[in-house]
Amino acid sequence: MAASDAALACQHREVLPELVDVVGPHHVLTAPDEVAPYCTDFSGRYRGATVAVVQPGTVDEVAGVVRLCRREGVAVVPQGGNTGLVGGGVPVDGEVVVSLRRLDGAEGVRPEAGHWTGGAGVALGAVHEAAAAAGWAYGVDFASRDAATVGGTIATNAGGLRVLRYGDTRAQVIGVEAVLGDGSVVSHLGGLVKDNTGYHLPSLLCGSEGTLGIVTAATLRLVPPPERRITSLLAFDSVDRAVQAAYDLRRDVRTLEAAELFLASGLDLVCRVCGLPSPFATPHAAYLVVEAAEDVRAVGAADAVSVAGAAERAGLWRYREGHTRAVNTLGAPHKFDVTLPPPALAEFMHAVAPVVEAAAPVPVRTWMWGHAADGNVHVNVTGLAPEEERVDEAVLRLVAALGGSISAEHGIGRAKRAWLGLNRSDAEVAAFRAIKRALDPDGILNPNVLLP
Ligand code: 2HG
Ligand code: ZN
Repeated sequence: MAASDAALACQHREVLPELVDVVGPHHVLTAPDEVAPYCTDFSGRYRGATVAVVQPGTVDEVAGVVRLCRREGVAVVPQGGNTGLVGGGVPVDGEVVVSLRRLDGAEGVRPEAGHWTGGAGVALGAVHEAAAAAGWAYGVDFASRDAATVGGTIATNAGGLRVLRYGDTRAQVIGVEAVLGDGSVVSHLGGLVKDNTGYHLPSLLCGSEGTLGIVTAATLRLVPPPERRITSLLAFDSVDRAVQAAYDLRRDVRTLEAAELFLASGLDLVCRVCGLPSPFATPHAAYLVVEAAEDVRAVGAADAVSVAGAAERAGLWRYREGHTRAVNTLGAPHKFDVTLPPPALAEFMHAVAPVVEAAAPVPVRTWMWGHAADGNVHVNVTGLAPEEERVDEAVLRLVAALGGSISAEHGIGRAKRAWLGLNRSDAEVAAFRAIKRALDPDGILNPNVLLP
């Protein structure tokens, strides 16, 4: 979905001198080649234009930018690592981009408390490294860890590979600092686990997609690292068996950290695009990458391999983590990130490709992988024009009909906002709007996402 024309990029030019006053001349990008990487999302489906990318270096500068934009009636889109998958972080309607990547300082780990505190611009991978160096671990992890930022994971309530054990980002955030839509700063980074003093702003800001406040720093809960990690790749002769195994492992393996699903077609594509060898001599219908402190081979798999060394484990994870990049080589995919209740996950996986084909006006391919033990599957459809929405409508209606959620972990963004009503009642959406008005009275924070 491209922004209509250069007119979008010319909007709001009058605020440029004052933006420069707030953040300095080197941190207001306006040249087309400089702003271009901030204007297209990771999948390539959402493309926009902006008069400026502003790069504040302190929370006070973020507040100054918000106050200025509020006064001038200029909408802003906060952006972290730009790894979002629902078009929520790019200026599709000509908004000013507020990039938080310069907020990358960190107080770091308080080892006795088991917390990490740092800026919104710190990469998720750096949190993992800091936690490990201090004898702790951070519970949220996913493939784009080196580009995704702490602020972005909070804004989207990111999930990933280890939700079954540690929960999503919301379960890790103990404190946040953020700039609200009126330019005020809320900060509560003390890191007390028990702190029952009113509304829990971290919960509210988690998953708010930049619509209520711009997260500038956070305190994150760390977890004890597992004793050891054994990674297994299990092969199954049917999707149903793989899905059932993921649910069974969740109950039976006390130390289970991950049970990640992919299918034969996806594995084949990943091997071709990433130049990897096939993991087994013969192909199978479905696979699980399983990680635990114990060896979990014995779950009725047709074939299995287990490894414990860091390099070998990374080798097995490549088959799973290569999926997003491999599918992107086929053109901008339409992405669905859905959860189904346990009895319906396999049923959905069988039903979705025929539904996609019936709705698609052109030949398409449907790809699936995901976090099976959470009931969360990612469906990617390639071959469609970015603006085509009939397939989106059909898939999301199927999900709702089976009692599922139209967004498990990526958020609503632009991609799903027209369908929020499939999961949320009018009363819930009215409550969302009331909260939005209270924290962002003039509606300047990411106004074109989440709410229909
Ligand atoms: C994953 O689990 C990510 O691989 C990305 O959430 C999913 O690219 C996707 O659709
Ligand atoms: Zn995922």
